[in-house]
Amino acid sequence: MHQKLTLYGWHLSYFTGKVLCYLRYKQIPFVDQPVSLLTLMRRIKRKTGAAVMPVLCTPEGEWIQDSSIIMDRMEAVYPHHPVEPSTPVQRFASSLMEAWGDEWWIPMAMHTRWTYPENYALFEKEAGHALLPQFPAFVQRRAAAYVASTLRGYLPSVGVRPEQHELMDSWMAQMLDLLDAHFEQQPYLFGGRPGVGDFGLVGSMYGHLGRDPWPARMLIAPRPHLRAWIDRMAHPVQTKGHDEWLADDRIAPTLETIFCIIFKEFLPMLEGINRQVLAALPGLTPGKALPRGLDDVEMPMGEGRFRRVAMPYTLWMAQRTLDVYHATNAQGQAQVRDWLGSVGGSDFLELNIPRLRRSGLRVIPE
Ligand SMILES: N[C@@H](CCC(=O)N[C@@H](CS)C(=O)NCC(=O)O)C(=O)O
Repeated sequence: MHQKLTLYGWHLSYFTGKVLCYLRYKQIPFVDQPVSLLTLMRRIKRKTGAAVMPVLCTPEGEWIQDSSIIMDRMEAVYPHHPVEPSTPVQRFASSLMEAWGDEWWIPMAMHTRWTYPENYALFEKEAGHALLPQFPAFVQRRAAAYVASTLRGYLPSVGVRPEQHELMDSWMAQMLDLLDAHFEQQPYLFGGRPGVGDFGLVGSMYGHLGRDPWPARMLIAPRPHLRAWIDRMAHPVQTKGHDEWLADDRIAPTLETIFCIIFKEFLPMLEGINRQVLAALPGLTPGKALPRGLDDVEMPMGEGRFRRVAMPYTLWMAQRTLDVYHATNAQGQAQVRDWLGSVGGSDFLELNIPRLRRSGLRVIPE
């Protein structure tokens, strides 16, 4: 690829932050293009079927949508400094972390952004300017307000409901402490270099938790090692010599509790979504996408239980992790099973997800 790639997205956006950090780490030249209203609603919608960001446009005129696909495609073209660990347990765990970072953290990020009005000035300025770059400020503010109200409209479905705020706050306090303790010991999740899991996790941390003023001050600043990891992810350097994955396919002990929590909470969410998808299948016209959201799904979160709308797309991310397992040789699979057993995750392999194909933000059973 000789001419440059163009990344259409906003630094405010969860999945744009993920891809930005990735492209920077890989030192892949790209144009960082704030997406305008016209591009979002016309060009992107026409090319991908959804008004969504980020989208990566290649010099050949291909519009690649979905952060995971963007990374897959770039890995194939730019194989240096691969972000997929080379050993089975780390590779599997890193893929799972990507799914968890992408999907589980959405309500947390939307809660910290939209529950605290002090964050709005930054959103209004950046979104307004991006949406209608040539327009006067008062029109930009209106456009930003329109998008903000659309996004606020999603809050109840992702589970940001007043009666659940406290639960999310205490969950985050504990989880951010665990992450801070991990990054005190390790530069990245799996050692000295970032993997797909780091890029999944940074989605919520780059634009939302780490840059919106309220969470940056109240949640991230008090945790300096987590702050430093976010900054390393945002301004990556490819170092020579000290940038190895942890030796012998080890997972740092500081991640053990986190993985146990993932299997106690995220796995029941996946199981719950899958039950709804399986129940919906008989009524679905073959080749048709499942609805973006189904009914509420309930799962443990910290000391309580959390409810949100079940998104079939989340299963497509889990399917990617299962595919990582199935692409591993028998000896590697046995190592993954041993590790899963040690963190309460054996049932993950029992997820019986019908084969799904992605189309924009939706999935189609095959
Ligand atoms: N899974 C997709 C998600 C993309 C996504 O949800 N993007 C958000 C912004 S961070 C968006 O454009 N949402 C619009 C919508 O949900 O309608 C990815 O990894 O790229």
